Amino acid sequence: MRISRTGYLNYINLSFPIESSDVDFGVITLRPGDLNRNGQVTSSDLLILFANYSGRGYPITNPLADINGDGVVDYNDLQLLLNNFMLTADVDG
Ligand SMILES: [Ca+2]
Ligand SMILES: [Ca+2]
Repeated sequence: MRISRTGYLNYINLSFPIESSDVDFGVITLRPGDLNRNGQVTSSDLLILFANYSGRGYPITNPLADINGDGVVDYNDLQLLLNNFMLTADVDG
């Protein structure tokens, strides 16, 4: 099973037993910050965020840099990215 959202690390669970017709997947949290979609949150994603940082007089060229979707790329987006810095997509199984 793979759950994905653009700009977020994928959640991947390679084995998921289904023992009845009713399946409770619980709460699955996707981690934001994978702006270049390579499955990791690294300095490359940080560079994308800084290149789009609001207040520099340039328009946002990569909308993924606005992680919280409030229309500006600022400290709040940076904080969200840093919360997941150096993490990779979840792979269980
Ligand atoms: Ca990345
Ligand atoms: Ca934002």
